[in-house]
Amino acid sequence: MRANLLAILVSALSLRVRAHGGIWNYSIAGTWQPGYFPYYPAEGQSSIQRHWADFRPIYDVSSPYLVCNNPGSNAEKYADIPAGGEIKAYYPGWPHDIGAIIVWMAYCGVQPDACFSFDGIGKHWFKIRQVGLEDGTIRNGQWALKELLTSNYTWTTTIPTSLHEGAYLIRHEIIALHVPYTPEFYPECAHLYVSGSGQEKPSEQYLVDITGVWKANDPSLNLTIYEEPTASKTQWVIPGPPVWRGSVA
Ligand SMILES: [Cu+2]
Repeated sequence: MRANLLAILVSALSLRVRAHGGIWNYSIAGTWQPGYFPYYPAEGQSSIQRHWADFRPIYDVSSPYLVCNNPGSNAEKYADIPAGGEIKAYYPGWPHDIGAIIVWMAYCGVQPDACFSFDGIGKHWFKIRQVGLEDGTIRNGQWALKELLTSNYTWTTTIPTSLHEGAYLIRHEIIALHVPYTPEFYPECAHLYVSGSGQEKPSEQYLVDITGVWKANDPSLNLTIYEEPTASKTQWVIPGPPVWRGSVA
């Protein structure tokens, strides 16, 4: 009896540890780019993705780890992408189906290696894509995360065509909402060099500091999807600034 109970506890615990995830790889303008794999030693890994310790979410909305995960230390490389190019992020085995996906960028500088000396702290970040509740109710509707699960764990984003050339961090953020009153943030960052003839940069109204953009008491974050009146609502407001798309479609 006791052994059985122990076995159940152990398997429940390991399920919980495994029931998270993140980006393992990218495809950038058609070129495969391995991510940093958190469960392998750092030595020998060379990635465009900033280092992260494990699959667990970030809970503290004021934590510096919210920017590029824990520890979010530097990547070894960067990937070239033209403005208007596509970046695909792969989340193999991603488990959760209630929540949003927001893709952000931050300008590091004009030199291709500028992101290597940029910690991502400060009012530098702008959204380039966001998807929350697309259709139906908060409890049962079509969320970005359901779309991720039915798209071979792939999330595709286009770099705005008119974006100014330079080095940028790209930050993919999942906000999972399946645990009552406990939003889970899953951020990962990668280094890009965007080329092209674009001349635009997002203006002030689009720029935020990641360690301050989310409020723990925001009704879009501090909620339970399982109870009324929230469960049957068909609107979920995506928090934060508007998405910057540039002037060229
Ligand atoms: Cu999880």
